[in-house]
Amino acid sequence: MATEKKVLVITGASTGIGEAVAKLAYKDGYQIVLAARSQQKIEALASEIGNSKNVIAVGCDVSDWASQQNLLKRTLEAFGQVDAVFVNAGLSKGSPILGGEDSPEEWKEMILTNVYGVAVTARLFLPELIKTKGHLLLTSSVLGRVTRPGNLYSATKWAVTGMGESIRQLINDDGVRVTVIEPGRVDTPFWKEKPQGPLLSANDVAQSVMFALNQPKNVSINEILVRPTGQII
Ligand code: NJP
Repeated sequence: MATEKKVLVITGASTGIGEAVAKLAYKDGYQIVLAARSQQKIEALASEIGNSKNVIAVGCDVSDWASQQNLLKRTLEAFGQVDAVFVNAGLSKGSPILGGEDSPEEWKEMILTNVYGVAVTARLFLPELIKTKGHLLLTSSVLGRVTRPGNLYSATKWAVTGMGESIRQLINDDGVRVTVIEPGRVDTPFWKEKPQGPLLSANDVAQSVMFALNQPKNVSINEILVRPTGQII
């Protein structure tokens, strides 16, 4: 069942940047698939922003292959096509590479979510995006362009930036656009304690995502680095 409206899948849709993109994209006429582990939050968000014909919520742990296969299956059952995927699920956990507590399990969760999870989403959804000449958008970070001493989160985001460019080259002839979004500090639940200094809102970043998404088909914005005014690194 192919649909007239465009279909956008968002991972990490339960809060923060993903939630903000869902709200803006719905207003722009997209049908939305909300994916995150917190089923209740995404169900509440789905009913807040639309109706069940246009927005569905699919519980998904991106670090799990079968869970992402189910996300693809549910998307196609509901809407029959995928026009854009915002690969946004991510977190920062664990100690720096030297110092702090030994936290190998937290490192594993971060790497499996931020790196493996992104690769799995791309692998499963790219065949659908090739069919629609669609758009893949990936949330990296300013720390996927610069780095900080001993910061493993930064290394995972360099991996995302690298994957974005690598995928762009891979599917260059297929008409699929690829955009890497690199936010500075954003005021979202990502932070256990609100950081000092200037912050973007989730909506500020969502506006950048929509800017890339709403370009004409012949315009491929490949990278957007957006800091709050006054953030130095
Ligand atoms: O943070 P938050 P942001 N499987 O915590 C989901 C990057 N970034 O919006 O699963 C599936 O509100 C989680 O949902 P749940 C950051 O690295 C941020 O700021 O229910 N989903 C939630 O929806 C990340 O890539 C800043 O817990 C999983 C979402 O991910 C992206 O921006 C700066 C999951 C996280 O939302 C969005 O983060 C920067 C899993 N295994 C980059 N694990 C910043 N906030 O300052 C987590 O440079 N999620």
